Amino acid sequence: ATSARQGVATSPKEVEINGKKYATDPWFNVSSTVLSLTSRKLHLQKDHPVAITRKIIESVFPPPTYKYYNEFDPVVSTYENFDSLCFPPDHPGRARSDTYYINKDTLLRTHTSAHEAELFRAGASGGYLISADVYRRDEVDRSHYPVFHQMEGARVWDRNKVPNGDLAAAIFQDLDRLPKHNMTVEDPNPPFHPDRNPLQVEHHTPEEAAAVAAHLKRSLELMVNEIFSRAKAAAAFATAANNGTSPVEPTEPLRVRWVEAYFPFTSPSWELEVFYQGDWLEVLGCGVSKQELHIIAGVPSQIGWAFGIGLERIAMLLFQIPDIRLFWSRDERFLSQFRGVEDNLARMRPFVPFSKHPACYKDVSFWLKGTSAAGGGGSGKGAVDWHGNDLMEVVRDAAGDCVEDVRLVDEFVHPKTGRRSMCYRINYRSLERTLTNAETNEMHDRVVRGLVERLGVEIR
Ligand code: FA5
Ligand code: MG
Repeated sequence: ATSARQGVATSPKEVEINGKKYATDPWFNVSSTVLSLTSRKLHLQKDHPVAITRKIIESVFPPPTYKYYNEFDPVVSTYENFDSLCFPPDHPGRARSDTYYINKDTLLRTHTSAHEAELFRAGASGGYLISADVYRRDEVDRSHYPVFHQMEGARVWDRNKVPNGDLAAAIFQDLDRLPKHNMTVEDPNPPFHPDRNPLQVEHHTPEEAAAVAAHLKRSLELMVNEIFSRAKAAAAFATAANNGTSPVEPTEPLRVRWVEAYFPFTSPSWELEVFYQGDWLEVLGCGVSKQELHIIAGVPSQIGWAFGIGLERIAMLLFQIPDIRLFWSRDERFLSQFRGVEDNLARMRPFVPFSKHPACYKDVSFWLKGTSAAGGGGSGKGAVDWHGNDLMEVVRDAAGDCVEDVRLVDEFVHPKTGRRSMCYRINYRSLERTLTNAETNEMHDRVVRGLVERLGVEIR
């Protein structure tokens, strides 16, 4: 019953992921669709836009200072993904409605930060970049997919290994060696926030924290400048091609801004936003690493920064890719457009969408199993434990990438029975072909059956 409520069709005793077998338990909630994507590794596929994006970012963090790790397995322990990063026991990210568990102690990583502790423990000096597939149970729309790719970056300094023991001076010296840029940077934040983002007083002086923050911010500004300059240049090619003129390199400097953020494993923390095509876009999260991580890793004399960035989000901007499902396409009309770009970034051009195929909306309305707490069922015992993400999973399993988005359009509680009704609108549209009516009806029937069988709803 538990697995049915979690939106999993069959609960196997064990699953095999990238050649390794794992025993499941009642926490298991990974759909077969998601399991089948664990072997794709788009970030390592030559000339894939995710891989090209990774390469561009790597170019801003060169070896030997930075080492690259691109082959970490997506299966990690709950400890690595959450506890090792100081996530409190009741953090919402741990919920089975948000995270894919193989069993109580094993999951598909939700972020590349899951590998921070082990790299610190391995005595990483200098810095590193990790690129990997990450997994989150989420809604269905053009910018959300249950699997996406992140890149994690970190830089550490060892206070026992800097000249004269002057850590802040050593970090500022490294900052001076970084290139400059001409971006407009807004940074209205005070250096620390007493509650959310305090100075780690027991471990860092204000000068040390300021030095780490300055090095972090300049490094990431340089990265964003590299990416967005390339995006603008590619867009200029497209405009010129349309007008039959030769491309003019954009001269207007980029605008970015730092926004205070919160992560359990950094303090202070920020997000970096970029002004692009009329909007502020969040591109990454980052901060001064919590000293607990270095202490637990057995390297208490280290201090440093870390960031995490979503590769699809960046690739969508770089190549003007309109729908996140396209990244998983094996269609030559998609893949061929990026061929040869990884080894010659000057060949970067915006993606030219193939013809847009018609959409077909279908609604599904149903009563939830049980009643709302108000409507009898005895002291709220029959209360409905409904997670929209369970429905999203059923839809993905039934219709795969033929669903563009799913939205809740209506919801109410029956005043007498206390039963809760929901109506979702599913937009069927393939990126690759026109769906026939029969095909769409068949998929929708599968969705409806899945909702009844796996989530126990009653169709209205
Ligand atoms: C994290 O995952 C943190 N691990 C980032 C971090 C690392 C902070 C190191 C501090 C130090 P967040 O959930 O905000 O944070 O995701 C980071 C980035 O991943 C976002 O800025 C965004 O670029 C991308 N991202 C997040 N969710 C999605 C999604 N559903 N689809 C595509 N990209 C996403
Ligand atoms: Mg975020």
